Amino acid sequence: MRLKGANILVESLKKEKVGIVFGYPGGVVLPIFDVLYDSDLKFMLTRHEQAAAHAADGYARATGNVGVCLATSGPGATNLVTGIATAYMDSVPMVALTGQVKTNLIGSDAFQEADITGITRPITKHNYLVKDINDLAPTIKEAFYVARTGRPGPVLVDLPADLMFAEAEFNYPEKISMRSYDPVCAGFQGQLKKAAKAIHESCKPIIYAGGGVIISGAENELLEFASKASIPVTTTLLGLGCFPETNPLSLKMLGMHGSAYANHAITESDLIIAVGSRFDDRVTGKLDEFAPKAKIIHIDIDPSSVSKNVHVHIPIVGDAKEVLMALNRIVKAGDTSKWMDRIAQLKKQYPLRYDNSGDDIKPQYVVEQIYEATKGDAIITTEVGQNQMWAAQFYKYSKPRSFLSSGGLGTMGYGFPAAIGAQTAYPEKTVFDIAGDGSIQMNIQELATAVINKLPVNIAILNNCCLGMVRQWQELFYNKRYSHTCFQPGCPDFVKLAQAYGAVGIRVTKKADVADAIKRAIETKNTVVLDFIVRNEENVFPMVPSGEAINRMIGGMA
Ligand SMILES: Cc1ncc(C[n+]2csc(CCOP(=O)(O)OP(=O)(O)O)c2C)c(N)n1
Repeated sequence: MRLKGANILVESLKKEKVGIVFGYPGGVVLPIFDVLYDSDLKFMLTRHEQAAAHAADGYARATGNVGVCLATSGPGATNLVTGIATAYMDSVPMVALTGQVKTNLIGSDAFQEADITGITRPITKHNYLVKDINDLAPTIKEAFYVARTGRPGPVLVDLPADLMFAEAEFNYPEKISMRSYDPVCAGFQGQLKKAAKAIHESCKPIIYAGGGVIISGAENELLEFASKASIPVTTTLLGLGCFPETNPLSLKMLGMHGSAYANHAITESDLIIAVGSRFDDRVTGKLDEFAPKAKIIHIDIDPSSVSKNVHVHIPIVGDAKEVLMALNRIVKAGDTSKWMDRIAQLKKQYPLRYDNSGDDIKPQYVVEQIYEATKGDAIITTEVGQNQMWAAQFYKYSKPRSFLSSGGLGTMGYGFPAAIGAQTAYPEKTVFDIAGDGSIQMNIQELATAVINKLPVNIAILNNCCLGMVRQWQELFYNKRYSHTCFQPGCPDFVKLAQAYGAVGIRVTKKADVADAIKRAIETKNTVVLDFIVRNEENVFPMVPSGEAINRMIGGMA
């Protein structure tokens, strides 16, 4: 069947079973939009391309499928950049489609021309500029394959305008073969045996689980492994949900704002079993004092991340699920009762807590109340800053894909569009974006997208009228010199703003009203903005100062 480029693109997306494309139109992509006009492929128009990329990302993280976004050339494409970089840092499968000027104009500084493949080379897993119409369908096939296999990531396909009019025979390839790209899934037997031996010899083992567990769908295997060998589990921010935080073996999150007991436990451990986690600096703190007594087993699908930041004693390159399945077959039931006693002691000595004595609303309390109201069954997205850390600390995650947050890049403005993506995938689920008043203003225009598409997303703004996390650093390390971090005056009336977009706005100023407001928001089948006026000098504790060893924390009421 001979088809025009724009039709080939849309048919290819259907072959990939794409559920929805998030995007924004423009001149060079008009032929695609014209095809979409009659197509049953779902398209969601956002108000900013950055939000389209984050929505695709949220959709991908919530479902495990590839998220797709589409933008025009030049400024449309460059507006995707933050969203692409966010997905890249967090290994999110995404295909970003961009329009490009006609092939004969490329390189001529034509109107709305940007070298988007050049710009995104360091922040994509791979990218393509399609120059021949016959390459279009195979390129889309390859793009999806690369995005979703191995360590997932964003792939960009740049589509010159003339190709969208050109015709070719449409044969969607069944299979692809790519030289020099063949992700390894099963770990080497020899390494697995070494790992099992190290586990049997260890007295103080700890599992340090990351987003890779969720990506590979290995949560059951992880639970089996930890339970069988009686090993406590701490997770990264992106790993939240990969191991039930209600399980006695859970140590919750570690790192800069992790639980103090997790940070002490990993420092005392003699064996770290890292699964799908990459020893990010927010986790390790001062590298040469990180877990000084521990041997390290590192299970990761990406060979280039093994021994990148720390020296690994037993590397196992492979898919987390397959490797854990193999380990479960050879690891013997362990007795770590002494070690668990020590951990129980640490948990008692350093619980995660905050002072909730006053009448004012504590942000941590809001997060706890969201947990109570949703019983851990919601999809939580976050912005970046204190809101993100409180959302990580005070909600108990027990299911994978229930916590979506920009961990690697730390992108303010991520949470709300990501919530739109997640809610689109699961219209019946309760979705909360836990936000700061600064971050929400970075993509607040998406209230229009949420309202028009009847998405009952709840935004819980922990409104401290400042850029809280930065203010916290200024308080602790810059002698309270609050340079450009306070939004007073200048904080908008979020309730009126919500109403202006047709959403529901609820302001909450009293602790006694928090639970009711959350309940009302959940019951409302419209987009709801909850403006919680919280104590503005509240800090996130514990905190490992930047560059310090992770067992040397400040705050935390130990
Ligand atoms: C796009 C972007 N710009 C700047 C920063 C740096 N930054 C990190 S946290 C933060 C403050 C966030 O303030 P707010 O959204 O109000 O959240 P809070 O910390 O008060 O919960 C800033 C400015 C960032 N992470 N992302």
